[in-house]
Amino acid sequence: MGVTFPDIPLYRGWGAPVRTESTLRDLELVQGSVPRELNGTLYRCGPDRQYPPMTGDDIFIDGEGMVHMFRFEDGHVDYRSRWVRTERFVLQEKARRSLFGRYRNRYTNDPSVAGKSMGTANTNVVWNGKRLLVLKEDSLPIEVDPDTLDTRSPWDFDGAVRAVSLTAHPKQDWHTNELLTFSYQAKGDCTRDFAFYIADADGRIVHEMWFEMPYPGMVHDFAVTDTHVIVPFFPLITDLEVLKKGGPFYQWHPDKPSYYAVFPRRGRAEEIRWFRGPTVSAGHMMNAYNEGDRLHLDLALYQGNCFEFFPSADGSPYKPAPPQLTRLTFDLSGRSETPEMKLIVSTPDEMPRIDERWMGKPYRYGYMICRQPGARAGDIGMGAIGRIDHQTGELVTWAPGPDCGVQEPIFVPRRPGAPEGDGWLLVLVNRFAEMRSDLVVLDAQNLAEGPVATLRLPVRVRMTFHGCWVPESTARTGRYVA
Ligand code: V55
Ligand code: FE
Repeated sequence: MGVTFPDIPLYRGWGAPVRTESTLRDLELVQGSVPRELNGTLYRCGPDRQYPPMTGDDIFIDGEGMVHMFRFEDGHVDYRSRWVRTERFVLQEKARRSLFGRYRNRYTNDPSVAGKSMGTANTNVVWNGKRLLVLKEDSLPIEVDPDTLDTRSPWDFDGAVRAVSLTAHPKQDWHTNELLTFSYQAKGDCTRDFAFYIADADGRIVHEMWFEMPYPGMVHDFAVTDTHVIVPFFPLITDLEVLKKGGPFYQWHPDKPSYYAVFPRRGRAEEIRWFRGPTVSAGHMMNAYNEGDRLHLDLALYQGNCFEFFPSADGSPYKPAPPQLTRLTFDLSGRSETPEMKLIVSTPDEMPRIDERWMGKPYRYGYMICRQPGARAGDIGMGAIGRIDHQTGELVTWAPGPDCGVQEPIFVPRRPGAPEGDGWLLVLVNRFAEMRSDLVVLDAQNLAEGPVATLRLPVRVRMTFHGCWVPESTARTGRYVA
């Protein structure tokens, strides 16, 4: 009855579960110097399997959430990682084995955990209402202590959120300090209910709107403009009969279109404008903004299914399609129900981010992971960090070199009021050959010159999806200052 992980590609080499928690005061500085203006904490989150999966197989978006924090203080950087003590984690810890089966399929769970939360808290970390929240789109946020990462409890916004889950991609507005968030399949698996919420700077729900989705699909991310909300629907769809047979949570439907709902930030369901487009998909949005009566949405778009492990419903084979930064333009004047589609750069890219102070506004710069010729694929497939300049179309990249990967870049402004893009990118570098990580600080305006500081971790940060920067003043006051 020992713990033996299956020999699957996901767990080989860099992907081997780490399963330990680290506490390290003062990371080693091996290059450059840490800018004194960097005062605050970088939080990130990703899956790290607690016990071997019940099914003998695994997919990279499953597994118990491990939160990582890097606290910058007067040129010093302290590192800490902690698993989130979700209901699932605690039950499994006691049983000394996995009790939850296939990704989100409750019909494959051990009978002893019927009715328990399946949430893994493995996707993102955000700050709102003086709370640090760890997120997974299948369940409610989990509040953790911002200094120790000790788990507090699930957060339902003081009982105001009646949806069963909230997205891992809410938008925290640095200007209003509101959190714009949503739930899909909001009344349970396979329901078509969608709920949109706005929480104020103190974490009080001040707006709520419900509507029905075109199909019970996955809605991983959305976008907001200063005035509007845009929600994309791609045909990765849940089928209750398939779940009951122990099948995958989503199936790809190559015969179904994409849909887009556009509505005012504080709108009612009757105000939704519906658009319809080709069969495409995307995990992540870069930004959106209004220009006259048009709305632009920039996203890492796949001309097909973005998840190889969610099979086609009709049995057709998976067709690889690289994610490419694309602009969808929606005409809000009523002249067209179909978005215009324009490629921004052909270089494959994922995990798009921005200077958050420009969220929802006409903006110039975007940051992402992208492909670099000769770079070895990392966990999410791309070995370089890129900055796209929407004004000139120029893509500037930096790559840590052979046998390395990079994780999603997080932008930190130099100071409140600094111009767009004036600041740093914080990036975790996977040193595959050494089986450990570095945290690098890049000057966002001089990416190609390489890091201004490299902090050496003696351990591996296996994989993180997303995270955020919380300035020291924000941790103290509860508010971002744009
Ligand atoms: C995604 C990630 C998830 C998930 C569903 O990137 C979709 C898309 C990290 O978990 O559960
Ligand atoms: Fe995501």
